[in-house]
Amino acid sequence: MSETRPPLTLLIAAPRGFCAGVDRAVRIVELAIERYGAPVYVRHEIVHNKFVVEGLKAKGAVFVPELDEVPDGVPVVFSAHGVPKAVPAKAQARGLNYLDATCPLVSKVHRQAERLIEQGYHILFIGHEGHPEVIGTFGQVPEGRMTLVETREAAESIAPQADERLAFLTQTTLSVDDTAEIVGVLRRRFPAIQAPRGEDICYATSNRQAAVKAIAGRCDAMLVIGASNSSNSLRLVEVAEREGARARLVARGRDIDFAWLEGVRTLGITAGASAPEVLVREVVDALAQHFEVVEEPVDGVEENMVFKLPAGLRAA
Ligand code: 2E6
Ligand code: F3S
Repeated sequence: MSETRPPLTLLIAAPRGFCAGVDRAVRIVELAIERYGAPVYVRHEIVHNKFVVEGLKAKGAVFVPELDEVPDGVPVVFSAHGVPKAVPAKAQARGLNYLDATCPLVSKVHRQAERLIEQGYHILFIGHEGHPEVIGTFGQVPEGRMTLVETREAAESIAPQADERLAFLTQTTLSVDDTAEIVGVLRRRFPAIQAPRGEDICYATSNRQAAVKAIAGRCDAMLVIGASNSSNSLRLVEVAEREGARARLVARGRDIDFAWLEGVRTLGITAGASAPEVLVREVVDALAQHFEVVEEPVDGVEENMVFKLPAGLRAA
């Protein structure tokens, strides 16, 4: 079979895969199991990746969609995407031992939202409806004080009350380019609008999008390793497509559609912030079964962000 394998050049984006917030969240679950013993309950997928979730289940984690399904007396971890204020409040009222794995960059947006409300602003929140991070951030403020803006069209048509002071915040995993357009519309329509202190789109999201842009022009196609409910991974597919490469999301090696790769000579590969490097190697190995693969080195910015663990787990 080796003589008949067609050549395939691989450009593997850098940086890619796990970010500091995901690394921390997974570690919190592992350390909680070490510290308290199994089972440790986790509300929602700790990060949006089945492989990661299954790995933690095998170590003793139990994943549930809501706090109501956590029995009394067992520890519970809140996912990296953040939770509405009502969730820790309910856990506290029940006397549950809870650990918050919310990414510190999501928590930063939560605190900004709270502060803006205290200062009397109405917040326009740029994000995707139904995403757990959006639900969590809306749950930081009283009902009616924040309005979701999903698209440029929505930004054009939104009609706030005339006397309202406006501010905007964003989800951490949005398309950098789409968000800049939406913000452009908001600034044009509402020149006095208060912007976030820093960029709400996180470093990992913007670095991974830039890394895709850097290679997409040289690729016939691009595989993005990630889950279909992973916002940051879906954005990477969009970025690649906009740069002119056909792009697909794959959960892991066995999901590659080889018919779709017919005629491809240069393939880009990247991984969303919740996809571990082992899945990148799995995809490369699966490709090597069908192609004579040559990996070309790709340079990218170095990431050295590390987030502290919650105080209770640090000694562990
Ligand atoms: C928390 C916040 C942001 O769907 P999304 O991209 O938000 O989530 P994951 O779990 O795929 O990525 C990590 C993450 C966690 N991003
Ligand atoms: Fe946090 Fe960004 Fe990762 S918000 S969990 S660093 S994708």
